[in-house]
Amino acid sequence: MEVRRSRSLIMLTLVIMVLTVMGNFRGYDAQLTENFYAETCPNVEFIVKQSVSTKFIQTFTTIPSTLRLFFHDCFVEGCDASVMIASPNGDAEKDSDDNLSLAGDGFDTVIKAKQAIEAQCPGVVSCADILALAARDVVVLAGGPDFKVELGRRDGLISKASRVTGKLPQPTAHLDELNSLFAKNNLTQLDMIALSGAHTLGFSHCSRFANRIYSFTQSNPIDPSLDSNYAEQLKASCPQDVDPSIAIDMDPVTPRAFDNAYYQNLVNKKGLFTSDQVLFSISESQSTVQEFANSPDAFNGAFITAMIKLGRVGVKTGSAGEIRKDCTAFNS
Ligand code: HEM
Ligand SMILES: *[C@@H]1O[C@H](CO)[C@@H](O)[C@H](O)[C@H]1NC(C)=O
Ligand SMILES: CC(=O)N[C@H]1CO[C@H](CO)[C@@H](O)[C@@H]1O
Repeated sequence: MEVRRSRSLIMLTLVIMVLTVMGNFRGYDAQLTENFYAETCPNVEFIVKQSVSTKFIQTFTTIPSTLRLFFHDCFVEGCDASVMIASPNGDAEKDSDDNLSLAGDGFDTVIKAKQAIEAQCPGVVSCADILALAARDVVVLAGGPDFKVELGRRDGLISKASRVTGKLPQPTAHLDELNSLFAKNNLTQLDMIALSGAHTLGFSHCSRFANRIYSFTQSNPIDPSLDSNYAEQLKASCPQDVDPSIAIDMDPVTPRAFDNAYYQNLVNKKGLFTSDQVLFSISESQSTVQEFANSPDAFNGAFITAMIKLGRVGVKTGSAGEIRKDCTAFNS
């Protein structure tokens, strides 16, 4: 009886060990590493940083457009540069309605950096990794925190506008919707709040929040969660029925600095989108917003953690996907 018991215990232990080892191998295979190109392209970080800085000197838009491009890439089909693909038929991922406002400068940043990389280490560095590095570099250029980027992503083989639907958050989204969309990408509410801090930079077209200043409800055209002076300013910048190409700063206080002003704005009822303001108006997330508003260090730390997790979403590694030669086209 005793012997049989201990035998089956040994068997069970062995089975668990084998499963653990198999699991580790799989995990190892799929894991990104910070020094992935140490042998094959040791200067990759430097080359990308130089290229991004050059582009930044030409236009500030480099910063917000590149950061947002990384987010959109990761949320649809994973961080695999599928958003970079240009289709002659206009039906690639970037052609979807949700991508309509992705600024061309973000694409150009990656294209330029890829050209610089190809000149020194051809055929080795993925566009997905270049975008991940460039997203970090623009945060630093805007005065945000520096951090190490994990590498080893491969470029995806699918890029379809029809597959974008429902995968990107809408500015009208409420907390539950934001949480469930981010959870699908292995990101927590804390990660979601920290990543939303990216709205400390960049621009939004008036159409994305017009409902909050003109047509909130029949009796209450202005969203009551919006500061009334700020609402008046927004109406002045965005008159009804005019040029749909007008875009305004999302952070009205320090639009060009990567800082925690975004959270202070939320506390002051100056969040531009419903999806921004709900983070403070709903009690479940309010304390995190308050903490980030009080402490740049708390925000920066959470932002770094969340960016690293964002960079792991749906990645292709090993022999999956490909290393694209031209970021805007699949290798043929
Ligand atoms: C939480 C849910 C989010 C929603 C609903 C959302 C929505 C939007 C919308 C509607 C715009 C304005 C686009 C336009 O009209 O041109 C925008 C801009 C932007 N978003 Fe988000 N976003 C979210 C999260 C994020 C995340 C996680 C990041 C990056 C980490 C990010 C980075 C940006 C940046 C940098 C811009 C400015 C783009 C530019 O100036 O070119 N957003 N976002
Ligand atoms: C989320 O994490 C799990 C476990 O590590 C992984 O299998 C899954 O692919 C991840 N999902 C995404 C979208 O990255
Ligand atoms: C930057 C970019 O490629 N934007 C495209 C997004 O999608 C629309 C169509 O839905 C295109 O017209 C834009 O050129």
